[in-house]
Amino acid sequence: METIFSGVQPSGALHLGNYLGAIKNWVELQNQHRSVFCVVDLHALTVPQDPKTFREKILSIAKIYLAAGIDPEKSIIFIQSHVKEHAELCWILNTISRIPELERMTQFKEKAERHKKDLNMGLFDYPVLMAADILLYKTNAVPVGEDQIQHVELARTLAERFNNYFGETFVIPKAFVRKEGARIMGLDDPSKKMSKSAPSAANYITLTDSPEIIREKIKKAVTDSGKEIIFNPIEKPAIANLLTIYSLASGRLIEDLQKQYANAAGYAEFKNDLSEAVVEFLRPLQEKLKELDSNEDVMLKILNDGAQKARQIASQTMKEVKDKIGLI
Ligand code: AQP
Repeated sequence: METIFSGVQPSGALHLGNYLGAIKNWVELQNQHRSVFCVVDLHALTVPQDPKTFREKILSIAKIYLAAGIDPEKSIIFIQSHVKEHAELCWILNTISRIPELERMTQFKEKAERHKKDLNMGLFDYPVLMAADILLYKTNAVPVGEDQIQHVELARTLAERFNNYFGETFVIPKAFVRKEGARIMGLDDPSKKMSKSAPSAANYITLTDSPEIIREKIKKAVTDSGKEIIFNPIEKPAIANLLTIYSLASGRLIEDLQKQYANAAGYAEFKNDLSEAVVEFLRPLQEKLKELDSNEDVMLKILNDGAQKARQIASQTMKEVKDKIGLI
């Protein structure tokens, strides 16, 4: 059975992009794979976090995994910082990573621009820690959104390099990216991806937004010039993005939606229907989240058990790595 590994960083409230690009696919994949899903809290520390709210943010991601349908009987669910081998392997991989290959990372360049004043080493090293996350579990495939492909490529490069230097150790992982939903764009700016840390909340729909907020955000979502509701990501990127969200939320084909709104006088009806589709799509997940709110102990136990299982695999890999490089 092949292994999949993926994670989300608790850097803010999860949005539709995180769900459609990543988590929704994990739920399906867990049935045919040995699955390891992590809340990557150490990654989130690469941008400033308030210690008073960080714990809640970390737990909220784990809750979303469970509410979305990740099954702890089938998948290992845990918090990254509970398995020290992630940081340990990151250090070893740092010693075979090259500065120019990290300087090329798009996410680093974008975030470095946003965090000019507090640019820290962690932000630069983020992809190496992510490589450690992936390689520790001898992962075959990493289900992610499009923005993470470059980081998975680096994990491949480091795995190959390590194997070349020290002998066959790591499985060479590949990114698993579904075409639909791999890059949901910001509602306020369809030229940039929807992002938790976007400066404005108008950029995203979070998985916990109320129906009123969802309606309001979609009403305000930017549109393109003209009135046609057609899927053309180059000429009509905003409408193409809204059509993608509509299609994934409703389970209907984009062609059907285009036909339905072919004679629409403007965007109002389309936006209303889209809002209702998103509200209904998120309803079951939001209901499950409420149930989990009153069950924190159960969730902590799941995370504890998950960390134990993860540690067994990770410590075995670290032992192998240490032997290979000659550490005592
Ligand atoms: N807009 C998106 N469309 C599709 N997939 C997306 N993902 C992120 N944004 C989109 C996927 O969600 C998973 C978890 O992402 P992450 O939390 O590890 O960090 P990220 O990729 O940096 O996501 P954000 O939302 O932009 O967070 P911030 O703003 O904190 O950096 C990944 O599989 C990602 O591909």
